[in-house]
Amino acid sequence: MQPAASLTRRDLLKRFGFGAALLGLGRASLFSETTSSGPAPAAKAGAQPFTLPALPYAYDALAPHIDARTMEIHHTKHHQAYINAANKALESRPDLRELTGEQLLARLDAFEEPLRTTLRNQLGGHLNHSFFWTILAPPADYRAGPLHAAIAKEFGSLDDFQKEFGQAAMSRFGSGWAWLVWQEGALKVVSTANQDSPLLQGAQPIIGLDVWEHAYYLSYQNKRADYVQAFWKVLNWDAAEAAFREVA
Ligand code: MN3
Repeated sequence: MQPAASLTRRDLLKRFGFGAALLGLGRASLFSETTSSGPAPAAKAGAQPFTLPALPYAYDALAPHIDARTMEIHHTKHHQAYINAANKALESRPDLRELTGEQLLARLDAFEEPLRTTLRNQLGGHLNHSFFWTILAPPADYRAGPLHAAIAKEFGSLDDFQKEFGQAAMSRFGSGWAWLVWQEGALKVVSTANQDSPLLQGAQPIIGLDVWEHAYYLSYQNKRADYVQAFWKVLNWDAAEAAFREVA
């Protein structure tokens, strides 16, 4: 066994199977001595009962691109509501209590209705939002890494990628998400309806954008395109690079 000081974050994640995060150990305390740079790995749904993850920045940190009131309502009301509903649906299922959110979604098809649909929507909402908060950050300078190189290779250029992602965000009718995912060994732009998680298609999220109206209505009203443009200003590329490193 390697001494702890030489373990990489990937080693730790493998060894603990994300368990350390589930136990509530701060990422900083676990990873601070083992990684020289980069953000924490993408947030996970974690163990039951599910709890609201703290934002890694203040509610007003993304303004004016995403306003503080929207962030606060989105986090404390919308995300919390998905968590409450998922926990309530699982209250009467002690046989499933040891499963993480990811494990539950992975075996969704095995569940009877209405549990299956409830978990698809509510647990999906919890996972999607837990990821979303980590992929946002106050505007900053980022160093392009392997993800940027892979995007250029797959889409032609960063600009071409952003156009394709924007089209996915704009063409999702009603409520849903636009994603850059890693699926079957390749980067793909997809969108999902409602709170469907990309995990349901065996795809790992690298970048995700919530295009439900509750994510942008206070500042942008019906102008989703302006919100999508603003997203690029508060996208945490370091977190996206980290999510890519974990799966690619
Ligand atoms: Mn939302």
